[in-house]
Amino acid sequence: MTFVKRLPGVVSRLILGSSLWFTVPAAFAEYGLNFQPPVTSIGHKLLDLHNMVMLICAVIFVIVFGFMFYSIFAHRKSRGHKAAQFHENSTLEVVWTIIPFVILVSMALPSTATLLEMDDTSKSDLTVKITAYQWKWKYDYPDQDVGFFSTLATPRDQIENKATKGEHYLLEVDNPIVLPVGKKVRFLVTANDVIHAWWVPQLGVKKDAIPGFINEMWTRIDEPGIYRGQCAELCGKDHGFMPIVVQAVSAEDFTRWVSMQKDKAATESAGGAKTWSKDELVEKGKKVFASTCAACHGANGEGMGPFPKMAGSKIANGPLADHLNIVMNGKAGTAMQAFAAQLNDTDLAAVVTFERNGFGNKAGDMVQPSQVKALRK
Ligand SMILES: [Cu+2]
Repeated sequence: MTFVKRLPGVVSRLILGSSLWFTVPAAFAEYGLNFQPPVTSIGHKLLDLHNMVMLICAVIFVIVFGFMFYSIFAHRKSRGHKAAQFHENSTLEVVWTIIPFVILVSMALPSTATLLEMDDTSKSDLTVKITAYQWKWKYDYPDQDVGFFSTLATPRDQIENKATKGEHYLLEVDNPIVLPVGKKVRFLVTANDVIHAWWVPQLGVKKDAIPGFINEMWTRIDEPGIYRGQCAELCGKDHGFMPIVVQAVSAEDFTRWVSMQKDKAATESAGGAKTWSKDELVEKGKKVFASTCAACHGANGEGMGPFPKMAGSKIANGPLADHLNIVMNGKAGTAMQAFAAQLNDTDLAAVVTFERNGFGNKAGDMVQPSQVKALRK
């Protein structure tokens, strides 16, 4: 296994095109042919298994094709070669059954051991519930009483090619999931709407998030750092726009982060109790619209496909109660989601106020967080 460890990429490079490798090394260094370096014990085991199987495949490839091409060349008809006959040769048949059997068992044993280890979520130090939404993630820490949404942070300008793309284009979020290093973290994975999958390559974890099911997996991160991943199950229009960012920190920093999250939640609930001015609501609502509504209704509320545009919208200029109802409870039979569970009272009040007063709409009224709270069942 130690020999195999020192082989990252070598076998892949041989197979994926050695000529390219030698002609443009700089380009390959930039793109990276090999996998991202793992930072968990499972991640290391998965990479070792991959390298071992690749090595076995490469050796078989060389032997079988070497034998075949030699035979084609050396025993060709023009040389007058007569084909040898070895039908019902028991020794040969036993040998070519036993060799593949031994190879398969030698791959199955370490694979099964790793699979069993991956499946063992017992004795965890921390539990995080991951819920997938179209198109964002929600992270809940039930023991710490912390929960938040994590949405794409790449500006729409970069997505629409109006600005230069940043270093972490489509791999950046507003609120990363924060995990302590050296602790066994158990994940409970589920989804709110369709099937998604939570995948962070460097942690060696990937699991489907299925509505109505709770899947389990675990990780123990060795080094502090930022690890990026993506949704790995085609889940609709913005499947490529729901990245994952894991921030691994020391145990002390994690405790500090938890108390910061609690302070933040306290400030937010205080915001829900106060009376806001219209300008404050519009300003906040603009941000909520950009992070939550713009993916479907357009960055400038121009609408997209079945999603109506905001300017002159019947809903945004009609009765306030209907507007609140569609934003909070969604519209059955359409892709308009219910946002009551996804946004807090303040964000809902702000975004509805913004939609009624922005985009040239002239409804002119506003909603206070307390009114939203009263509508919650
Ligand atoms: Cu998804």
